[in-house]
Amino acid sequence: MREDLPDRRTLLRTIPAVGGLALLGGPLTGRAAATTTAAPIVKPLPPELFIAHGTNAETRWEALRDVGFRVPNDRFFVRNHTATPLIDATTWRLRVHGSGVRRPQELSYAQLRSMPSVTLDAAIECAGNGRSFFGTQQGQAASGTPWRLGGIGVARWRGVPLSAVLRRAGLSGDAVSVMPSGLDASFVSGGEDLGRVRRPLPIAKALDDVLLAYEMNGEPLPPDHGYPVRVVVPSWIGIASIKWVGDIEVSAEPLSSPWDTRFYRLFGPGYPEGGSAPLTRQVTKSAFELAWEASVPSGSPYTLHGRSWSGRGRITRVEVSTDGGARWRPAKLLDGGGGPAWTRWRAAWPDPLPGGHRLLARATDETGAAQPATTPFNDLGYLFDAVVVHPVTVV
Ligand SMILES: Nc1nc2c(c(=O)[nH]1)N[C@H]1C(S)=C(S)[C@@H](COP(=O)(O)O)O[C@H]1N2
Ligand SMILES: [Mo]
Repeated sequence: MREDLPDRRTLLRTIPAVGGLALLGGPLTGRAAATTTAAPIVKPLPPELFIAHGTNAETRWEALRDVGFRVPNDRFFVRNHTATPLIDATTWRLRVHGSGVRRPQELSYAQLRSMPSVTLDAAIECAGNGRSFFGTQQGQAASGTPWRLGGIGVARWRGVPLSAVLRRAGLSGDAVSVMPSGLDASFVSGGEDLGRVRRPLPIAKALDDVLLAYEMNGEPLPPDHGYPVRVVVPSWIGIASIKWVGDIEVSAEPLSSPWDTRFYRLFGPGYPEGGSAPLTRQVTKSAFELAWEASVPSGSPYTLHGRSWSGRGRITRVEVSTDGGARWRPAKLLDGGGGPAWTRWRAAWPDPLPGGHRLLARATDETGAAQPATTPFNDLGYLFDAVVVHPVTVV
């Protein structure tokens, strides 16, 4: 019986008592003790919804065909550097400290939830979304998780504006840098311990539209998506949206971490020695709500569905080609452009003839930037924005 099951929060409190789970580190001031499970991702990953990539899971685009504007929590992609920690919200604290605040805070979950909240529909998208196409479409593979286009999801986030928490901490006029850190295990790369997953935000972005979110699509954040609280940084690459946040350093000096010096910059031919500036906004992309190598029925007109998005603003136009790019037809936009989320669209395919076809979708955002035919290579395969050639077979 449903009522007999403990609710999620009770479960999280109970889990640390279960044998076989390792405690990560000892008690830490201002931090909740976190435990981790053997699997890097807690939620089920049925193969019809996800493509598994080690500690990460990519949403299948055909699994978005019959869902609405937002991606249900059970099919939202997961990107974990290590493993999902299980955190007890009753002992969790958010420490806000550093040279940029006059009143350091240690907020409980109840205190955060009692502050005025806002909701926002926003995408979270990995900077490496689309990376595999550097190899399969442009002949030069980049290193990293070979995402197709399923490293993105849109949810309705509820939480407290980061600006409100910073003001409560007595933000000083000379604060320049705000660095949230996660409570997941330290990230070890090539034998080197790089510490907790963390990345600084410039003060202007931190005070603009960033949320400390505790709800995703009307439910408490699921463990894999940052329970009890995560950062949501609209329009920026996913790494900015730190999950399981436990600590926010606010500094009058610029802060840095490996996630804005070694990773999440453009490196390689054509880029400076230390890489480009740290990446911020996402680029423009489009995807069909179809399986890769999907079968499409012949004999009658077919309606193609898809979504387009951009970190630079609303989508103003989408065009679709069913013949590899020779002819383009306008798609009908269904969500008024999408803002920091995405816009859904549909386009008619009047005459699908039996055989193999290459479908293309090309979006233009409000800055006037249209998706290019190719994306210049970078070693770590970030920000792929070229038009993706989607193979289907009409049967
Ligand atoms: N603490 C922590 N925060 C994190 C990560 C992580 O591994 N640890 N991964 C980041 C990356 S690279 C991305 S793309 C998003 C993914 O969010 P999701 O797993 O909820 O989809 O979380 C970001 N926040
Ligand atoms: Mo990411």
